[in-house]
Amino acid sequence: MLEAHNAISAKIVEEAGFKGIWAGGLTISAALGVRDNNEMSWTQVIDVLEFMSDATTIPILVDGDTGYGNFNNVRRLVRKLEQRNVAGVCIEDKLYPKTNSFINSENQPLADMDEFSGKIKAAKDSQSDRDFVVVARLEAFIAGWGLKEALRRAESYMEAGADAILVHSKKSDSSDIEAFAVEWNHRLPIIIVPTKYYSTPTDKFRDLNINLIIWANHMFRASVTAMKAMACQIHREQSLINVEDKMASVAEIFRLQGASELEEAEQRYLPSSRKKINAVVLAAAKGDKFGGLTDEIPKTLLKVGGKAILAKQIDDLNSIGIKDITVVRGYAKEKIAFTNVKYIDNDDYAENTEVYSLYKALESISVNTIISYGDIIYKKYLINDLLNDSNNIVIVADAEYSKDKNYHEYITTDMKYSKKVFWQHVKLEQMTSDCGNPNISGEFIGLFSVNEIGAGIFKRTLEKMSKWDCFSKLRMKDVFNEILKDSPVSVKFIRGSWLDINSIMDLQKSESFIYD
Ligand code: SPV
Ligand code: MG
Repeated sequence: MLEAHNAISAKIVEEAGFKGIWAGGLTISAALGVRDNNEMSWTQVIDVLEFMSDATTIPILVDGDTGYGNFNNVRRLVRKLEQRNVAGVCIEDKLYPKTNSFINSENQPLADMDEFSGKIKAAKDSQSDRDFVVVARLEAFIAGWGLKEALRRAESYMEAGADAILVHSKKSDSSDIEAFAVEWNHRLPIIIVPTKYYSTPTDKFRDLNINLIIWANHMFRASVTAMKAMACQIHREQSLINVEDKMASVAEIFRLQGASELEEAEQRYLPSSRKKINAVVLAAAKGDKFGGLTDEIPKTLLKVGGKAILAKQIDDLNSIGIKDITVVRGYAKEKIAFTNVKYIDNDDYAENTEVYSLYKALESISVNTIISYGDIIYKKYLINDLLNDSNNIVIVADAEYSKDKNYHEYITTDMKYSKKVFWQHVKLEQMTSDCGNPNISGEFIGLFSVNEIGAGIFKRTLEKMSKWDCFSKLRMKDVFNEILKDSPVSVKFIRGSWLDINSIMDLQKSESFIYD
């Protein structure tokens, strides 16, 4: 077993391949900046253990010092450890408050043997999981008693029900351990902590049939060395240039924290408005029915209610958490300069259409993309509705369409709008600019969404159509009609809740739209 003192060090121990983790009293207290003298309360130890246990799957053996009190405290400790899925506890036969075994060890009084045996019995009687392990730790060698006392006590602790004996030694060779192991003769498993006799080859312990070795403080000591070197170097150099490659990357920290699991869970559990979503706004057109208003700016920058149409779209998208926004610019592109937006330029805007703009933004169509014309204003809830719709491609259509002289994209559907249809899936049958079509059931407002599958369909269709001679003249209706040959397109009907800005009249109407 290797020592760990917090959740991340425990996880690293597990990933290295160890079969178990020693939650060390020395290192947990040191990590919290206090001494190994029961300065931490036992519930503070439990708090650390809870994080360690949550972060790992291998057994944790906790250093329970002297049990934080008498048999009664030990009973409660065992219950609390089991509740945190800690696999076992080691208690040492000294007095509370304890001192680390390597500080002034000769003067450390041992616990009364019978009293300590009662603690072991109380611990065993308190466990409800039969696999919970209680280790009795002998401090006889540490406190200057000899082999005889160690054996006498080990016998008593075994009778009290201990699952294993930890025999500790402060010598720089393994003679205490050897002597004990030979005399003990495997009556219970033996655990050792070779901090001081670290130079003894591990094979020697194998030969002695030692069951478990605890390397009790090495993760903590290694991190102290690394942190000191790092602190000195950054302080000295006042720069990060020479240290970046000497430490774990931030990405590695995220991995250790399990960041990817959270991302997957977010896909599963969060409402779709929190999924990875982006938006594409097609804003290349000049607009030519605005008198002189669009002589210098594109129509997407015309102000509605004191705010540019595009600014309102960006603000609305941002406000529902969509930060990844791509704007396709064309006419007077230099005037479109919002920050936190990606730009794609359609410099031939005068020779092509919104379809071409979208084609230029093909890379931006991905998992859950909202696509919007740049000259419409709509109520924000429509975006949420689109995001909560699980269909692959969903267009928004107004059932209260107008038939004026402007170009409109009307739709025919398998069902007409009615209040009942609201709850049903309506499928697009055709998109047309022919206002004389008797089957028209609504008007496409220039807002639609694709999910991952829909994005694939959309991209493949646009790629295919881009090879057609007439591609630069095609309109969005042509794209949807092409998609419909193979794949369904869903329709979300609305009544009002949007405006397209095609003329000064529209601009005037929009003022009341914004404020109602
Ligand atoms: C610990 O790691 O806290 C131990 C072992 O109890 S020792 O520090 O050697 O006492
Ligand atoms: Mg300890």
